[in-house]
Amino acid sequence: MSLEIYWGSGSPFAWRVLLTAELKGVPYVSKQLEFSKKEHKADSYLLLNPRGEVPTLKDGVTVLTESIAIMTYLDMKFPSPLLFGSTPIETARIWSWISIAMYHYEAMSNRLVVPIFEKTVHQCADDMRSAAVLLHNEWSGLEKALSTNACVVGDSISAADIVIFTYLAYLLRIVGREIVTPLDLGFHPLATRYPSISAWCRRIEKIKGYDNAFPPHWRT
Ligand SMILES: N[C@@H](CCC(=O)N[C@@H](CS)C(=O)NCC(=O)O)C(=O)O
Repeated sequence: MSLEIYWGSGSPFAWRVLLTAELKGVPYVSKQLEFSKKEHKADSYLLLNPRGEVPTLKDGVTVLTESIAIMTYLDMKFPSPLLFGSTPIETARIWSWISIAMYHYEAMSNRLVVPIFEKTVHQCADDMRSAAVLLHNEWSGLEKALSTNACVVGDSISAADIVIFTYLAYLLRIVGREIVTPLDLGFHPLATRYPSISAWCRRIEKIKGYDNAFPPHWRT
């Protein structure tokens, strides 16, 4: 029986699971949920994911939530290519970067994204500028790592690349909105401040399955 992946267009969390499945060539049934129709809050979906979030993976009677847990499951079940490392130090370094993304990048990014979604940019401008400074500091560390490595950890794509890339691309898209331009947060154009991150993004865009996993509504 094929795996089922429940996802929503534009969710970086769902995107990282789709990209993992595509990169590994895992056969799966795509179950796209429409956020605008609140399909992620339907009773039938809440039975699978009580938080009403995407992604969710269903494998027979097994149901998994949380994007990184799902990526880990896929990596153990379909080990080629291995995304969570093959040696203790490699796995630890991958987790170190994933942890930085989860605890630092996401926290700061939320301070930028939430006011944009909630249309409170003017009221939150000072906090958004402070969050941007902190995030730039974090991204400087990423820029440094990518100036010597092709990928976040070494030269092979890992879960760290997928987790960081999908969130970074999502953030860049949201802070690229016109309403944010007057704040001059310094994320665009990416290549000016972050040439190595920008080159890495171009490399990720060439990985197997990238186009299939790309959020469809971002194409329009
Ligand atoms: N920690 C979760 C986060 C999932 C998440 O926040 N998904 C968002 C989409 S980006 C969602 O479904 N939000 C719907 C809601 O909270 O109502 C994961 O990694 O899977």
